[in-house]
Amino acid sequence: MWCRCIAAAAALAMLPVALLASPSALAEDGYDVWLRYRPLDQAHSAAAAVPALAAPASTPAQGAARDELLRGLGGLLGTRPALIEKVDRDGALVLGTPASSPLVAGLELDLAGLGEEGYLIRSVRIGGHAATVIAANQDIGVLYGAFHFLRLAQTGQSLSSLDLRESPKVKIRVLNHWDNLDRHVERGYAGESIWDWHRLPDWLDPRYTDYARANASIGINGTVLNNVNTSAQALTPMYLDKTRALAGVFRPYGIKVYLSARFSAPIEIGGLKTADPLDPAVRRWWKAKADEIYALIPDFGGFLVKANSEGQPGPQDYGRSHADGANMLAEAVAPHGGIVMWRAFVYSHEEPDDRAKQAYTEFVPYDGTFADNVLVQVKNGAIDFQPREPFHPLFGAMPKTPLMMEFQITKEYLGFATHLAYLAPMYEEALRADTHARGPGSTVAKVVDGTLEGHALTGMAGVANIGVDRNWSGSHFDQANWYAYGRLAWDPDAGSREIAQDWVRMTFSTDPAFVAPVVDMMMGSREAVVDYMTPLGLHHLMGRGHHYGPGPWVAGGPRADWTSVYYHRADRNGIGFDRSAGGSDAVAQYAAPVARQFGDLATVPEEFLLWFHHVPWDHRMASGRTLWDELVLRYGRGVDYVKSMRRTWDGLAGQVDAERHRQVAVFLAIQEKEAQWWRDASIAYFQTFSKRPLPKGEAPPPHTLEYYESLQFPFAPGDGK
Ligand code: GCV
Repeated sequence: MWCRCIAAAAALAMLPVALLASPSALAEDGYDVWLRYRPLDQAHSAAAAVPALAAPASTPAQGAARDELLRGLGGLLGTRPALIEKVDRDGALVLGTPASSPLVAGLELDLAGLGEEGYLIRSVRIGGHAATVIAANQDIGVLYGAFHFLRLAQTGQSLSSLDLRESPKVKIRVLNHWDNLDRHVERGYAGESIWDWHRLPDWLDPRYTDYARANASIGINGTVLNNVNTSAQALTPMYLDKTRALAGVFRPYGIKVYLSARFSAPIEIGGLKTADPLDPAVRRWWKAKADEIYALIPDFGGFLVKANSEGQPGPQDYGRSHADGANMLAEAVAPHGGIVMWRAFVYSHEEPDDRAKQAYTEFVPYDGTFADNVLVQVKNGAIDFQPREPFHPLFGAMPKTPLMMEFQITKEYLGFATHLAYLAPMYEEALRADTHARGPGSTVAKVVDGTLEGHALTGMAGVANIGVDRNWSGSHFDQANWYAYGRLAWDPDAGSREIAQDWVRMTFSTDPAFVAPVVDMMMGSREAVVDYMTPLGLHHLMGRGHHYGPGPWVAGGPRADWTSVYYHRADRNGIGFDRSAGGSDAVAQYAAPVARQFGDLATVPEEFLLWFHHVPWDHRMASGRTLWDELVLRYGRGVDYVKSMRRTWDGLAGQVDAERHRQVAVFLAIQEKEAQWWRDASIAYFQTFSKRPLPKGEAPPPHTLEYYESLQFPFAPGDGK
């Protein structure tokens, strides 16, 4: 062992110094996410040359923008720009607000309408010299503009004749970490939580700053640090001091901290006998708690609450409503400018009704009764982040209440971190869905960005896929989902393909021969997961508890709506959940034109067929095939897509660093194996009901159904606990 170390050290000493120092010679492990700033090729770096930078740095936020540009341009161009105070040459980059930069003030730019977070980037002349200005009303806008400028450079776009104006369409753009205080991440597949609570508040891991940089680069402006299934301990003085320390790191990057609040905290850490939201002592307790938090963290964002859902305490425990609970907390944070994000992910233990209907049933009657600083946070679909769900019927149904979107970035139901599934097309599908609430064109995006009903308080939440893995997200391609979520939160009308193009160029390579096939591969990847897991509107068919792998046979246990048989309802006649007027009538929760379309077997889109209807096995599909044949073919189509992704990726070896190429290749191999498993197990199971042969040419599952049912995964990651 000793000899081998000596030999290795000697070999290392002989390497040319330049090779050791050059970042491009080092293996890439994904830590730098899309902010890699690797040297541009000669043509692009000549076009992007920025010889000088005039940037104030008298506040931490200004310093963050200046440092990022120095770091970014230094990496991309090979030399850091000179810091100047006067523009004395062509090509300078000038940034600031009219208050922070006399140069910006002198330009008398039209910054009206950009708001607090918007910015403009424009090619201008200053003192006879060509320059580019990044200007905003506030420092945070300048930082966002700096990241946008770097993105243009990273993606090889022209930096001349610029005239860009940007401001976010959504106000609250938060990550929701489902991180417990013991660092277990519920539904996390990237290692344990990045919050090192034990060493906080003293040890501020540099990773916290890089986390803030990555988020600010995509416009995320808030983070909920702890799981919605939270312990009340998060609100004790010891943990609040740790939260204060994190808030200090994030502040220069425009990121506010929020906490999930356990509704029964007044009992558990406050010594009260009740958490009844109408009890004066309880209200006083929450007000005092809010005052305590704001004394430590003056820009604290507010609370996120999961109440009366999956066993969590809530106002209904005292015969009170969701509005009573939310408004009590809202009153406590209102004097400090805080907000409450109250989740609509509820379904009752006792409630015998279709689970898909329950959130609507519970919330719609309270429309108009929530305080002004409350947002109701609604998942994209009515069940639970399935590979495909129709849009949640609450969107469009609570016009007097701001509804914020909750997307899941972590892939609880889409193959954890090993399956390559680019989720932006799924987010886009939900955002572009037409609720018809105020006639055609009433998209979910318009509900979320407030334009449909004129709400100023708007928001979007993404359940984070971040952990201590070097690459943050558990796989290189899962970084794209974090990235795309941020871009869509900033602009819900942005296109998933364009976002993928930017991400690929920044993360891997700007070579069109690489970008085009990888973007194509990403764009179809989520549909492939739908195909090999839950085609044609099937849903909630995964393994019990951990949600790993197929489990269409899951039955029994504590509650019907935690089983698969509840959702697919397969029998000898057919398959699917009848939510039409003749069934649970969930369709009636949508506006009339949508209800008509979904409720009629003749008009329901095939991708939602089995979500809304129980359909005979021999039902004729648009393809002319029977439902059974179509189902089997869809499963196979999903597997084939994964095979094609493997071929594409293998063909790109040499175009990216070997380290990242290899991990993606191995993960794709895992994905193919598991896609095949989903296909085989599902077909073996459903064939016991359909009793029909497989279509010609389709291989029978290699194992018996009993074999698939016998597989156990007691240590699968991410389980709730
Ligand atoms: C945080 C699903 C997940 C749970 C999660 C819950 C929620 O049920 O499986 O882990 O709990 O959604 O969104 O609250």
